[in-house]
Amino acid sequence: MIKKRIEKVKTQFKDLIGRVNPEEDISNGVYTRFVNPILTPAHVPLNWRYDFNRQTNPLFLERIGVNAVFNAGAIKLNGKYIVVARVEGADRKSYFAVAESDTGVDGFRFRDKPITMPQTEEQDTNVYDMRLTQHEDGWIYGVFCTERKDPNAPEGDTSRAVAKAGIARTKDLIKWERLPDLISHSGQQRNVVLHPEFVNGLYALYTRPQDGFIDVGGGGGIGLGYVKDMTVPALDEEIIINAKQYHTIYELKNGLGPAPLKTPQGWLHLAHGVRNTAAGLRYVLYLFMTDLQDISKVIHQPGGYFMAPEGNERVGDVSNVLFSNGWLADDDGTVYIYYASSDTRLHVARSSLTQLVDYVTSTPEDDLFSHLSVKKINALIEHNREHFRIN
Ligand code: M1P
Repeated sequence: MIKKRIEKVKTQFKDLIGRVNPEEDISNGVYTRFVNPILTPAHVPLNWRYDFNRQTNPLFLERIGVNAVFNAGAIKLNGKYIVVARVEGADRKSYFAVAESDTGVDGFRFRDKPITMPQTEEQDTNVYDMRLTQHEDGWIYGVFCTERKDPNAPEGDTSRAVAKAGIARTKDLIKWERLPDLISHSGQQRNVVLHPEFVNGLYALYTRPQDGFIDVGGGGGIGLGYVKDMTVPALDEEIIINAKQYHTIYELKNGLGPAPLKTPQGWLHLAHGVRNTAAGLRYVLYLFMTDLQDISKVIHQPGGYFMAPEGNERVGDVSNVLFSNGWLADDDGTVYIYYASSDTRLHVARSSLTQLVDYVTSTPEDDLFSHLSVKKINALIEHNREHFRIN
């Protein structure tokens, strides 16, 4: 009986990770979604969850549960499509684990063990949302959120936390060197991302200053600051380059996703925007482009979202959320966007640099008023007069 169950669990696991992931039929032309999530708790190796020793686990019960696999950094290394996923245990603790695939859209398998992240003097209570940057200095940096209990929380408040940017670097995604946490003078930090190139000999970091742990508060927006040395990562100042704005998809807060992709037209950025609704926060993804020479200057920003939760993506631990901290561009210009839905599972969408640049440079901006949205639609209808017929 137990033996049969063990075999069944193994077969189900093998079928799942060997499953081909067909693309979805319908696309808006900007990107294509795929039918299945690429990583879920069920993809986590069985030997991370079960004790296979019949003496110590005679009933073959799962010993260490996994709650979610989501928000992953991404990189292409030695021909493999690699994600560093946020794996959240049943105990609410997140950790990082590397999974790789030959296709970028299916067959993702976790490596033998999760990442053992070295600790600073102040141990991390929780770590998540790693952004990977292959920097021109030769290192691969992982910048992530490290969360610790707020030492100033009033007695009895067991939920108040402080978020900072943790930094680690590696050459192979196996051995990690932990660097000090980012020092900034603008409150808490999440969604910190390292720019892949030096700017005037300095490391450039995109930030997201916030007053509280959830609320960005009075400030807000995607910031930019510089440090001389990543082993002494202190920002003198941060300037906001992409602010939150009234009655937009990023009216409550926003944050950068992965490191930007370089194109001849400018740096392509993927970010998330958050607004409040009667049903809670809604997270969607949007794109913008910054100038190649002056990376603080936004030169294009389409109005509205690029991707929003659809169908099953809408439901999960934190429903109505799309979040992405990983994408990569292949040599042929194909772009794989690794995005998570509702803080629960990880998906992929496929696009290309050509499509994304066209989307970013030719989609109308948000004019911020309904009557101006109507004006834009009427202009498109007029423009189409000679070209559009449905028989
Ligand atoms: O729950 C949605 C997201 O909330 C946070 O993102 P932000 O700081 O931009 O609000 C993060 O905890 C992220 O991991 C999570 O997906």
